[in-house]
Amino acid sequence: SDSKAALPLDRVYQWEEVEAYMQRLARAYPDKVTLVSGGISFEGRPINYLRISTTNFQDSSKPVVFMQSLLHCREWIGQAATLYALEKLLVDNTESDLINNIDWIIVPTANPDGYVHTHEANRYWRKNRKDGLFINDICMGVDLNRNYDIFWSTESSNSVCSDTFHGRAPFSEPETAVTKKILDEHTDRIELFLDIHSFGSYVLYGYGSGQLPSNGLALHLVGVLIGEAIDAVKLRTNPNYTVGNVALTLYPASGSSQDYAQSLGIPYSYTLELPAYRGSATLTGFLVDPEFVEQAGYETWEGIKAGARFALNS
Ligand code: ING
Ligand code: ZN
Repeated sequence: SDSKAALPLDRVYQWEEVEAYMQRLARAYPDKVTLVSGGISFEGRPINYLRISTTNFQDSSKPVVFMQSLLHCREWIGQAATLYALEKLLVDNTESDLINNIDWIIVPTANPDGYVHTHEANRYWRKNRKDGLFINDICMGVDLNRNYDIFWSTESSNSVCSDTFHGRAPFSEPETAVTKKILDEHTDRIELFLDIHSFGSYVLYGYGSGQLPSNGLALHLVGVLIGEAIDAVKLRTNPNYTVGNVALTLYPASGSSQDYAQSLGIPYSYTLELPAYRGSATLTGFLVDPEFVEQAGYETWEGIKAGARFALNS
């Protein structure tokens, strides 16, 4: 393993540290990794992501796996999944089929302003930091996972004070525009879309209206593959994953990234809700005990590999 790029997953990392890690990876693996600037957040932070390809990403016709984390900034454990995947694909290089036959797009911090805010001010902030009625900690911010242009505003809040405020228009937010651009540009190649959230131990698929996509059965079966792969290695103290349509399993929700990806025709679009690794009452499930960060990454990677291998062979 390449120790100059490695990032030990013995804790959660700050936004600047994750940015520096992505830069290190791009420098250490210039033939595989491209650091891409996807856009600028509301408060002016770059939203950077990594494109990974053993050939030339832009000329390649390999299937693509897309992953993002921290769209909801308080769901810190989700970033363990993306950082662990980067480590396995690049530093440890343990999965030659997945690096050689798949191209990857990995967005570790989809909501950087919110993420910084959860470190500095309000640990339980969910939305972005778009200004609102008042500049205070309540009536501002857009729920980015309600802001995508799919059934927009039908199962979300019109109140800026709500934690599920959908924003003033579909894709009104610079953070969701980043995902839109990536997905629109690479629709035909993306076979697997994963938006990593927490908490609750779910593999969820569309649509948030309760209507099933035309490939609903296949979506369910691949979801089961992903969930079972994680269950096989997960902490015994955590529940098994539940697989299902988001509206039928959890609650109706419009404008999600998963549904936008699905609506474009990306066949396998999921939201993974990682379990609470410490406590599970309202809010405390978002807290992260350092001793579980690597475990969370390891477990989730089993699910990602199962999904990616299915996508590769289908
Ligand atoms: N849960 C997701 C949320 O955005 C979800 C559930 C998944 C909604 C997929 C829509 C689509 O509310 C968390 N914890 O954020
Ligand atoms: Zn979430």
